[in-house]
Amino acid sequence: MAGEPQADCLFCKIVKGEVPATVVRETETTVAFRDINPQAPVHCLVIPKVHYPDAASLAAAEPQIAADVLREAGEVALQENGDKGFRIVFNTGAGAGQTVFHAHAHILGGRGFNWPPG
Ligand code: IU
Repeated sequence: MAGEPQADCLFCKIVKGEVPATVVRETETTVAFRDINPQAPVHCLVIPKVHYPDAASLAAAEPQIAADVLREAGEVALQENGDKGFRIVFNTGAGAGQTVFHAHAHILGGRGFNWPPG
């Protein structure tokens, strides 16, 4: 069923506590943890506890939870990076560099960023 945990999904296992992660915030609907391969001094991921393969499918099916992810992205940035600027990235689809197919927001901060992105 849509949103149900997937046995082979790493981020579902993080939600269940079966795979370790350095959790920085948790709400009823989301978990935020440090990325294991940080691309900036601050690099956290915010994921919904429900399983959808990417941010677009999450937003289409569960707009309130997508909003929760976005709100938590701001809270994580404030907690980890103060009031300095930050970047939120939703890689969506393999062609855009997505490698884990459970919706997630990257929160990046602590350095400058280029535009357009690489
Ligand atoms: P992507 O947008 O799907 O490419 O991002 C997946 C991220 O998940 C990537 O930055 C990984 O370093 C990160 N990650 C993690 O934090 N913990 C893990 O156990 C695994 C991947 I696998």
